[in-house]
Amino acid sequence: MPKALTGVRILDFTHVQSGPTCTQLLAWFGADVIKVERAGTGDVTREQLRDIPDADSLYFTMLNHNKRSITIDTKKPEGKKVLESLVKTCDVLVENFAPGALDRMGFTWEHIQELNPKMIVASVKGFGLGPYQDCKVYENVAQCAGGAASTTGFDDGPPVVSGAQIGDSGTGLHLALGIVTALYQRNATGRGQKVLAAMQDGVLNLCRVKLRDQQRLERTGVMREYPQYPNGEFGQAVPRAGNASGGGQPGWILKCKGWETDPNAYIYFITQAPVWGEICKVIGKPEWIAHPDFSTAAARLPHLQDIFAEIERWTMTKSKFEAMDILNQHDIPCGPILSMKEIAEDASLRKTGTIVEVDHPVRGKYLTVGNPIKLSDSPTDVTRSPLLGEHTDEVMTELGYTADQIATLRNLGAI
Ligand code: CAO
Repeated sequence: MPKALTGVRILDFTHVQSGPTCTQLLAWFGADVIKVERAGTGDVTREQLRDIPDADSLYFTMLNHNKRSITIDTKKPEGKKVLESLVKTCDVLVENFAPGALDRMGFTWEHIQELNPKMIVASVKGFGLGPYQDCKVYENVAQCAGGAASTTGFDDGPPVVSGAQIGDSGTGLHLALGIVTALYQRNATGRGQKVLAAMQDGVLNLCRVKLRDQQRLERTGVMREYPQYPNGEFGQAVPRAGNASGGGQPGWILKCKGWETDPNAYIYFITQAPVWGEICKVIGKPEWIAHPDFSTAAARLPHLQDIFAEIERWTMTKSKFEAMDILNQHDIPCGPILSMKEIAEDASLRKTGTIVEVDHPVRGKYLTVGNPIKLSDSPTDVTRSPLLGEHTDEVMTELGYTADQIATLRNLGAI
């Protein structure tokens, strides 16, 4: 059965994490993704954080499934010619080099347009146009510049970066949406276009609620759902809110049975207003249902710390999974703090294809995160990442090169 993007050819000129995560998604939706790598070395992540000598790292394998790999030295004139052939036959060029690198290689927007006016050129950069447009950027730089770090952590500690790769994988996701949107518009116009996803912008997009709060703070000087209220102080900018919920229903992380020895024996508990009565009954505080200090959401705000302390007295008597079972019987929103070990072993995530076991000829079996987006008419089959240059001959042949020409280019070091 054809997939959603069957027939779309992607010239994948990406490396590290942000670009590869985008092209991996497109491959999972059925696009033919041809990863162009530097002859000899390939994507730098192939050898970063290696756990098995001489095997492609998990960093690489987990970001490059379902792709083909061709090695080209795009700085050699003969290599440039091969890249030009690819530009002529692909629909999208995706890249996340440092600003200006593609131009320096000779592949300006104008040149690409001459070769293929239908080509969509999609780029991840650290910053959009402005004072930092020429800067190289990695994940945590983007988290800091996009407002995530200043709003994450506790009030009495430094800014904190998140384990979620919102700068890299988050921006790759934004770029993928830009690419399919541009492909859709091309159906009407017949023309390609440039697609830019800047990492700072992508992070800020995910921190939208914090810009909301900045304006609330400036208007009212206080935000009652933040842990700084009522006893702490608010400054000029949105403070770090600890584990407070980012929305209108207050929440916090609470200890569960075993927290003394298990660093993840915690549950996220939301005191959602419509189930306040149920919460009071479950934790053994039925008198709070009608008490004037607790009966309404507004009345509860100055007492949130006391409320969570009381709920925690109850959660500490249950394991996080027992608490989850009981609370869900009462429709109380909550979530266990799952460790990566628990996630890796989760049978339901395996069943849905969100965690997948993949076999690799050099490293053997490993786990990966499958496609988190499920299409009913375009199911994802996760296949292993390519070895370096594994498909060079195959792709060159498709481009019309003969075996002799391929051998000559290989002798020249162009492929
Ligand atoms: N053949 C020959 N040369 C090649 C090549 C090939 N197949 N592929 C890449 N190169 C060259 C590039 O042309 C570039 O050369 P110049 O510097 O001479 O122009 C060079 O390799 C290095 O590219 P780079 O500057 O992008 O790589 P870097 O390791 O120095 O920087 C990074 C890495 C990620 C900081 C930078 O690429 C960047 O800022 N990218 C945009 C933002 C981004 O995506 N960041 C997220 C990375 S994931 O954490």
